[in-house]
Amino acid sequence: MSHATDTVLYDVTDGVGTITLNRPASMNSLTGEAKDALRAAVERAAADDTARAVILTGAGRAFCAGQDLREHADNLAAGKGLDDTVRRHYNPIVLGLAGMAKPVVAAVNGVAAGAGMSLALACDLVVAADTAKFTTAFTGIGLAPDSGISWTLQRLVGRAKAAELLLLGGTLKAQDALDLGLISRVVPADELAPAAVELARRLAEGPTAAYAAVKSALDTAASATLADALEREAVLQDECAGTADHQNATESFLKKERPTFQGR
Ligand code: T3D
Repeated sequence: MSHATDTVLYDVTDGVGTITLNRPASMNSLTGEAKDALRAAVERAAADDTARAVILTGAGRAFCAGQDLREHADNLAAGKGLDDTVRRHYNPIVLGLAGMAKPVVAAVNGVAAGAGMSLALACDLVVAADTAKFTTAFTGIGLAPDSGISWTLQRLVGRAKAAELLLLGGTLKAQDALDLGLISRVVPADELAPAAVELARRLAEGPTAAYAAVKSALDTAASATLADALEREAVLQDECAGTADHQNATESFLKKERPTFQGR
């Protein structure tokens, strides 16, 4: 069970698992403790059969300001450098979100900076408050891009725009991010939470294995030959064809009934 004082909260309601970054006073920036908790929450959501869709969001006015720079400065001063946090934390968290066999919705309630922007882009659908902002931030403090943003960003907006956003920094308003194709939807700030829940509930009531197959097929096709992408589609189609959801939905179609998906 999560407590209000935890740096990351986890809750499941009506088939939707919600992971909430919970360090609002520091804009949900990520300390070692918060990264351990986030990694654990992502692994928990992935393994939790009662959660058929997942929301990642932030408490307070920020989504996530990336690495906690106070702790980071302390680590540098103590001669620890980055303490291998990219491999120990960020990489498994991003692989956990992107590779989760169920849809993950980022509900971006405020600024997403540095690794915070990377985390949003690692999710499958990004819904942002109209007051939210996106900034790559990395080069602003002399760091390389991390948490997958070098991979996701150029696939979303093309290399030229990705290079601009990573080299020059700057801040994108939510509407500009939508216009660029970086995110899926923008809603008024006070409607963000219900909009994200409604979307996630719809996904939670859907064919979970088919959704996992969509993610897997897109991942493969992103860097495969056509022949390899076709083969991956064939494998995934065989898997989905064996699910009860597919069989029931096919029967429902023929009976002209609305299908009910059990997620298996
Ligand atoms: O180990 C490694 O470092 C490797 C991994 C790196 C991954 C990364 O994420 S690198 C990028 C790190 N993030 C940043 O560089 C972003 C830094 N923050 C900002 O640029 C701005 O704060 C924001 C654009 C996010 C928000 O601006 P604004 O004007 O809305 O708020 P603010 O006044 O700047 O910040 C409010 C408070 O949050 C403030 O604290 P205070 O003065 O009220 O006590 C500020 O210090 C704190 N805060 C914001 N970001 C961070 C942070 N505290 C610690 N770490 C932060 N990243």
